[in-house]
Amino acid sequence: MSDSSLQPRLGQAAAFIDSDPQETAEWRDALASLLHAAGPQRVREVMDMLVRLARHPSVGWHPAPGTPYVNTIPATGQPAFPGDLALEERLASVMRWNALAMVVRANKAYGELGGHIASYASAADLFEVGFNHFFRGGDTGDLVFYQPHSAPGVYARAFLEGRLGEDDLDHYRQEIVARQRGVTGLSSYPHPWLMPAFWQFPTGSMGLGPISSIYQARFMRYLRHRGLLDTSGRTVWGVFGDGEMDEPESMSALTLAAREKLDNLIWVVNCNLQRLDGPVRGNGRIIDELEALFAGAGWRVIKLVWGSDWDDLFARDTDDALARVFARTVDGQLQTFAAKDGRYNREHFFGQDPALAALAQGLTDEQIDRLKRGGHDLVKIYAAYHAAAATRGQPAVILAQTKKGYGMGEAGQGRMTAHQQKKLEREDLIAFRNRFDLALSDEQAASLAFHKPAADSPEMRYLQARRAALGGYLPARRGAATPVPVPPLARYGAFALGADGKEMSTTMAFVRMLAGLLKDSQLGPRIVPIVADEARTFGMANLFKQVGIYSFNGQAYEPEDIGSVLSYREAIDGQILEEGISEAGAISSWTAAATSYSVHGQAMLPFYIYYSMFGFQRVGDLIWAAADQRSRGFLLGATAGRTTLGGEGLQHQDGTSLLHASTVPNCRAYDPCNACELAVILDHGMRQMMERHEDLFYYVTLMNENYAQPSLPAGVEDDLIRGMYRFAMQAPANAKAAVRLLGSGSILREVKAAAELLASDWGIAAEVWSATSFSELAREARDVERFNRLHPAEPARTSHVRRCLAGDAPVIASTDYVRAWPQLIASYIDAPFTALGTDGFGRSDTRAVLRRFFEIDRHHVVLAALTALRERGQVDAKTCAEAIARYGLAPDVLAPWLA
Ligand SMILES: Cc1ncc(C[n+]2csc(CCOP(=O)(O)OP(=O)(O)O)c2C)c(N)n1
Repeated sequence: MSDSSLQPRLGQAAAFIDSDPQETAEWRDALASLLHAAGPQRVREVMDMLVRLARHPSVGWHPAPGTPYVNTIPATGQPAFPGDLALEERLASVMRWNALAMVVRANKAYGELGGHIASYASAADLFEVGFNHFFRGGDTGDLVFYQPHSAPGVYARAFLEGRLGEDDLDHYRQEIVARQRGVTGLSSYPHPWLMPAFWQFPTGSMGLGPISSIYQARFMRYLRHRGLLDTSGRTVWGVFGDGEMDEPESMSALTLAAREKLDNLIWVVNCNLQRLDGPVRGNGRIIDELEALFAGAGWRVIKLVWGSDWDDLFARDTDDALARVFARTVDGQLQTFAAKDGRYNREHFFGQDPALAALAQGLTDEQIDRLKRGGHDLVKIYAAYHAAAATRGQPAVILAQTKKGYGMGEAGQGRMTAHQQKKLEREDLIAFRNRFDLALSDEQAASLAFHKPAADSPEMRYLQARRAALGGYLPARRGAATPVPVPPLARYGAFALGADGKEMSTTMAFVRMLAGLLKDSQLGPRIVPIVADEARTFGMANLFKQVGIYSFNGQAYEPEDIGSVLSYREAIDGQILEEGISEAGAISSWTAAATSYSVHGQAMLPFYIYYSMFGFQRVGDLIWAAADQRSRGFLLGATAGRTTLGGEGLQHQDGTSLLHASTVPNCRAYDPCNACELAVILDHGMRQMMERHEDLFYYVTLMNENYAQPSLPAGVEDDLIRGMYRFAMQAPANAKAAVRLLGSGSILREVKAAAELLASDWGIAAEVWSATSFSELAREARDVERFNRLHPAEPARTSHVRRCLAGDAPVIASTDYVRAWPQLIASYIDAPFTALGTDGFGRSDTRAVLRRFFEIDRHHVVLAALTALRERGQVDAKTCAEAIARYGLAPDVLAPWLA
């Protein structure tokens, strides 16, 4: 039988119960002769027909998902390997060595630096076939996501390519001293923030690379379908770990990729069967499991299980012995086989079955030891990649079986502890040198000398020629894109700037401004509105009709509301990305758009508007990765504020996002109360990102509370952007004392009301400040404080917050967020500071009741102000008690953060 006819037999032996063997044999023979006479295409046709019949409910046939534990591409279907196999193998060996040497050298010098050898050792060939034959470089090249702890291998290649020097390699994981010494420090994992000309996509947090790669592929389609950029030549490649597939993010968008037919997406899952602690599926088989998952989701699955030297074994295995043995061999056992030598494998693998033992008879122990798994065979890898790249109409995944720590011998191959191995002894190094036949002396190997063949050696000429043919080096990140002019604010935000008491919420104001911006001929097309099934919540339904919802295949149905002006309109050139209930998906889309200026040289401006509680708290790690890759765009935390979102309760009311946002170095976070403030912030942010190319993004809260909106006071723009401006003043005649009240978001209105009460009820003057951003105030104050500390001889500088709050009149801040948010400024001012906030779990009630409960309302602000004055002897205890009584405050209820 030929190879292709042989494959269907494999893997079926184990669980097969046959009630009529003779009849079964007739069917099997019929199929075999059809295959022989008419070829595989005819077999597929007949099988399709039989499957249709067998799926009838009366038959109840439910085939187990999955195919035998063999390569999807049969030996007979392999394309010829187009490269120079010997040269590529030599190059791969050099990469392996330099990657290993880099990690071991760093850890010899400083044992605390860490690093990984075993992952790249398993992935080296998978990477190399990509680099030599598939990954296209250049501005319109491919997007490649690299397994993070394989970064040493990527550096090792850049070293051979001449993009990194020995000095750079010697500063692996030493980024700070490297800079001081004028060399490139190599970051532990792919980090565009740290190596902005090198890495494009951060993958260090498992699972984020996989989901991001899907949304990058999808965003390329979006750009093309909207007629903005021809991305049709670009493919997204992702090399990920089999352990990494356990992350929910890795799996969560598989169906999206298949549904949208993303044939510009190829994943390579490095199935070395191990993760950090041990086997990925010790008692099962991860490749089988992933095959069923991906195939079920609609991906083309290409299994790359065995290397070329198995071909002959399969061809000679007329008795299906391999199938029988694979069917009962689990990954934990396969790992043990990987760790053991040829002799052990002869006895324990081939020795399990007499027919199998016979197959191994012609092989020496050494040959058995060297039997390759598919992911270590360049020819087989090429065949799998070739098939993946030729796949049309669906994404493809290659499940490549490898050995963790491949070639590390006793020191690591297949060992439980392989992942952490970063120190190798002299004998291990020499054994590795021998194993990969490297042109290094014993001393060079033992001293971990880097190895770079001469520039005119066949290896190096080959390597350079391959990259030149594929369009240039990878990875490479570019930072520039043509600026996009931002229209004057008055053109789309005049209604907000001059609101003059008109009632609206800041969410409504935002949507109106967004609709205006979308009409701008230059910026409008670059805007990417993103929602996760909450557009109606935020009053954005009007945009459905105006700009349409992106759909890769248009709208194949008549929408129920077709006659309505707000009709649900899906279109291939639709502008809104409606991600359904997937915040992880929506933020990944946002990141794809927010990095388009760099990835595609086409600046886009995403506005992702979402329920604020499901942002930083839910997908904070994806936001952190977006920050790492220098995203530019707006995140809008809508229905923000623990008490402003009245009835939604504990899981929805957000009191912490602003605090989270303040911890992201390049995130600018604002909590505007008024539509006019929001307008100024949007204008400022857009100019920074779209016109001036600043690598930062904005988090802005939006509220759903309607109130009378003031017009923008004259000349406050700069202070508003700095984080606070003087909003109002209540100064009764003969004021007894004075306080400063700070408010942000909708609570500014409570603060303003408190100032009026302080004046009218207690004869106290109060200055009211709109604190648009405590984190911006703190950021600048931190800079100033540091400057003053490090420059004692220079005139001391004064921060904006200190200048605004000079003097010692008490300061009281009240917000809809936890106290830690306003407290960000506490140490930068001299005056006594009291923070009120919404610490504790949210709960449902009316806004007024909630604000009273959390003790952030006007009456609690008044009491806090009186108390601060009492501590200075300007107000007595009796007055405070009077205030408690007058406002009906409850001194003995449980604190909100305990309730
Ligand atoms: C979110 C997250 N959790 C945990 C880790 C720590 N970590 C780094 S690599 C690794 C194991 C990876 O195993 P696998 O994906 O199978 O890759 P391999 O190294 O075996 O090729 C773990 C747990 C991480 N980087 N990110």
